[in-house]
This record gives sequence, structure tokens and C-alpha cells, in this order.
Amino acid sequence: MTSPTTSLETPRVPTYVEVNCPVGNGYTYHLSTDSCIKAYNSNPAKHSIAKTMCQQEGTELVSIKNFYKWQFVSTIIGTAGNNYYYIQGTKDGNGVWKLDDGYVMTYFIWGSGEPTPVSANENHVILWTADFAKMYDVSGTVMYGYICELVPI
Ligand SMILES: [Ca+2]
Repeated sequence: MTSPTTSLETPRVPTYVEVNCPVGNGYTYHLSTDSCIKAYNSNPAKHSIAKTMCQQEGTELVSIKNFYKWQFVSTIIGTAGNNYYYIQGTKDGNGVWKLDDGYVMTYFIWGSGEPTPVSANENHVILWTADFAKMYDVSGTVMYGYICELVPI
């Protein structure tokens, strides 16, 4: 005697990020990391301006907290060509990398020879497509592209 297997699974409830991701504005949603990002490279900006540009459209610079997130971002920007994109990450006076919310940054996938010694004042992070979208620490004053991310409010 077998009873029918129930198929009354609860429908998956879309997340805030999924529902609100502005895909019509060029953002891409990625389900398994629940992230929504857009890469900008046509109007390079220094770090502080890049941050503001994201904020002006209700997003922030992308925060990369694990390999899977980095992998998604790398598929968006590509791992070829010669493009640079600011992401979150600011080095404090003690050489500690922090995200914009003040939490310590724990995931890194540095490019060759990176990070540069603390004394060099390279206090921000970019991804460089020519090196497989790996992280490079740089001065925030150089104009680069940037990647914005929609985060839950
Ligand atoms: Ca560097």
C-alpha cells in the first residue's frame, strides 16, 4: 500500500533583491547568490564618485564576500579585455580591509603581486578583467569603471 507522494510544496517566495532588481535598467539577477548587479565602464570615475553614482540609483558598490559572488560578478564583466571596476573594500590605517558597513572584508582573490604593501596607500579595490577579474588594490583617485549592486533595505 502506497500513498501518493505529496506535491504540495510551498512556492518559493522571491527575495527582496529578486523582486526589485532593475533588470530593465541593465542589472542582472543571479538566483543562487541572490544578487543583482550592473557593471559600468563607459563613464570611469574615481572611487568616491563611483560610490555616489551607485547610491544615486538606489544601489551601492558591489560587495564580494565569497567565491560564488566573485564568480557571478566575473561572468558579468568578463575575464578578458582590459577593463577595471571598483568594488567595495577600503583599507583602514591599520591595513585592515573593510566593507562600507564597517565589517571586515574576509574574501579576497588577489591578482598577481597583490595586495601592494600597506605603505603604498592603495586603499581601494578593483577587479581587472585582463587578469581573470581578480582583485587589485589601487588608489581611489584613478578613474575606473564600477559595479553597482542592489541590496535589501
Ligand atoms: Ca596594487
